[in-house]
Amino acid sequence: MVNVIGLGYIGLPTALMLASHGVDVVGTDCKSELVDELKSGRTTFKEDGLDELFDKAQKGGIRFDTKYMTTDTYIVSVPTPYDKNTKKIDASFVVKAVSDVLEVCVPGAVIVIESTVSPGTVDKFVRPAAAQSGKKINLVHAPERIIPGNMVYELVNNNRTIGADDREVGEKIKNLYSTFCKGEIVITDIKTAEMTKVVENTFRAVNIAFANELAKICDSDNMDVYEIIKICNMHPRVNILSPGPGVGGHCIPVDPWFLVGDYPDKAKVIGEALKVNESMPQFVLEKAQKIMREKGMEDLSKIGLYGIAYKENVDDYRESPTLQMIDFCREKYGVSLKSYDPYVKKDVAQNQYHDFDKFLSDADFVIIMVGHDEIKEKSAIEKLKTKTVLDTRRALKTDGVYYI
Ligand code: SAJ
Repeated sequence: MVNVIGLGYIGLPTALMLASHGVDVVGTDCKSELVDELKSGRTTFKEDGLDELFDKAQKGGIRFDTKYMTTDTYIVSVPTPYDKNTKKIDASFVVKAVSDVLEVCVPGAVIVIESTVSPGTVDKFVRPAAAQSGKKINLVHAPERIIPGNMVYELVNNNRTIGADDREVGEKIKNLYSTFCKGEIVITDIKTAEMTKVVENTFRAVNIAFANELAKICDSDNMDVYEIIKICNMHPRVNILSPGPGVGGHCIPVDPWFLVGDYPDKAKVIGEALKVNESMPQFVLEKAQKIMREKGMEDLSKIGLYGIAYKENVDDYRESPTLQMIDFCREKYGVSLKSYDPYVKKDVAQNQYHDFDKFLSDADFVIIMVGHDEIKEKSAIEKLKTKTVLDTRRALKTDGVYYI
């Protein structure tokens, strides 16, 4: 039996995938409301194909519990936040999960850590906790790679990395993931696996920062950054990403800081790139203020932010640029900007709307922060015609819209 610890954005799809491929799975989470919701047959977040996968997993006999099980295989996918001041990883959730597992697991059990950790975390924090218990266990690091919005497809089709101390243990876990994963599975050592994951997300963060910096340069000198990127990308070795209002999600704004925190004298390009991404919400607000001044509009409370999620067509709002902008505006001007998101049903911001029409009737200046499909529909475009619109995602291709 496999006990999956932490049933969030990664743990839940992984547990469901294993259970729907013939593996005996118990999913454990410390939040009893979450476990109750799953027990009652409902998924806890929206993701393409997740409900169908849930049905299959239930047929496969998946169980959910708040207790840790006694077994020989665990997959740990708990959060790994970072300390905002030191930029270093906070490994306490991982260490706590592994320590709790050690209390119940059989000797020789394999504990797979899927959570993203900075290079050396297993050696520095997890091994000492394991050694303290006196129980012999095998640690593995198998970092997740799936992207919200396409998780179910990517779980099956992405290549994977498995870091293990011992080849045999690596092979055993490779066989477990092979029950559903059609991608190539590489076995390496734990520190290499830790580093690859952080490097992958850093690569993306730095490339997004490059696009964002270009947007700033072009904006300062009246050039169309999208036209420039489109032409540059016709070169066979150039592939520039899209600028936007900043980066959100649990990974891209967070993981690269682990490298800056651990290697401050060396991670220079990375540190500067992250600062560019973090400056984008402020840049967008300043651009909006400039347009407002030109139009004789002054009242910041007339701004409405469309989209609270960190990217299009997901309900995940962790580290979202919209929330970053709301905080910035409140701190600097004492104004709580209006916001609306069709996917975010929970109240996460002060002046949040749950009705698109009501939101529009109260906002004269709309900033499109997220390019959800909803805003690209004809009816939405029609409704925006009477508003001043700053589109940070080039979601709309209509006349009169301002872009970054
Ligand atoms: N973004 C841009 N411009 C772009 C692409 C993205 O501004 O051209 C923004 C998005 O709007 C969002 C942020 O960047 O705010 C991050 O979005 P994303 O789609 O790049 O990535 P995530 O955070 O959803 O998922 C990433 C993925 N990592 C890589 O692509 C290297 C995913 O594969 C990882 O599993 C995930 O991080 C993770 O959990 O580590």
